[in-house]
Amino acid sequence: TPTPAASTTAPEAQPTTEATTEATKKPITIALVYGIQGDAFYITMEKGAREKAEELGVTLIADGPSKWDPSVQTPIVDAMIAKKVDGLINVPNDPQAMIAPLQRAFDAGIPVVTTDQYIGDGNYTDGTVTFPLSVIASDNFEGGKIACEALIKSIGGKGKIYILTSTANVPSDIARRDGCIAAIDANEGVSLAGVDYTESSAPTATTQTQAMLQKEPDLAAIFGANLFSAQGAAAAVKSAGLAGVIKIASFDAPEQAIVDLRNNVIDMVIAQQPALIGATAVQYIYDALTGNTADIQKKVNTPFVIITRDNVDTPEAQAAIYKS
Ligand code: T6T
Repeated sequence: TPTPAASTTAPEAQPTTEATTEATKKPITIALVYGIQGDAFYITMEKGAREKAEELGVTLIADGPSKWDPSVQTPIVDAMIAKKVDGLINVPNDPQAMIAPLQRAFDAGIPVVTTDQYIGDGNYTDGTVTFPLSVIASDNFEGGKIACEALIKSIGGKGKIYILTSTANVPSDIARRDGCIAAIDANEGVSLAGVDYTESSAPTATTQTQAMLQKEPDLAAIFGANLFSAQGAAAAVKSAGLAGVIKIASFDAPEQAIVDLRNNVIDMVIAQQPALIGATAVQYIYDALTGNTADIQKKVNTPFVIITRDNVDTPEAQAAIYKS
């Protein structure tokens, strides 16, 4: 940013100085490198980021890997550094492997915010990695706990619960798993039927759920801890003719989850607020670039909207459904 005209500047010199300042002011470009292509959660995050960028008069460029893999995501981050973007928002595909690429961005003078996921141990104040400005994400442990407490209530406090989550190196989904297990542990009448890792593939989740239905014919409930895990579980329960018999909680709120909710296949949808996450990240980068750091918090937890058949038609629930 060019230095503003000094207060001693002669009045007649001002118009020229201001004109020069305007002409040389470099437009701000912020990059969003999201988690994976084709996921309504990230599509909605990008939309929120784009709307905020327009409001602030900055440019947003977005890209992300075709599969959840740090070796695919790293060159995308490096390409943003090579483009000399002014700020970088990243959903790191791995908490360890993405430290080095994000450090390269930081070392190039690019402020970094992580959304949905974190790097290191996620404590940017005094943890293992402190250079990112902030991590903006849901409180995933709490979300998993809320989901499974509701499931336990819906099965009358008795029965077996099965958890499907994405991968073991995705901190958000592991926290949801652990929040659910904490709810199960706190309730004597329920037990954990098992945990499977779906690699965020709905067909994989369907196959795994079918196997679980064979193994545990009296299964009471399923927690799908991310969009594709829940979608695959719902498809398996539907095709087994068990809709309404086995209770399902879906973490994430794509249109399909709402259709399944209305059709009694899914009983509860835990909507994150990806648009708010994206918008907050853009605001933080902008604040950092314009010297307004006072409002930047190292960690932001965005709230959930819990959608059930009782409130699905309220404006709040409708606004929380992801875009695709
Ligand atoms: O649940 C979201 C996201 O929060 C998670 O980290 C990965 O999966 C999703 O993108 C949904 O597919």
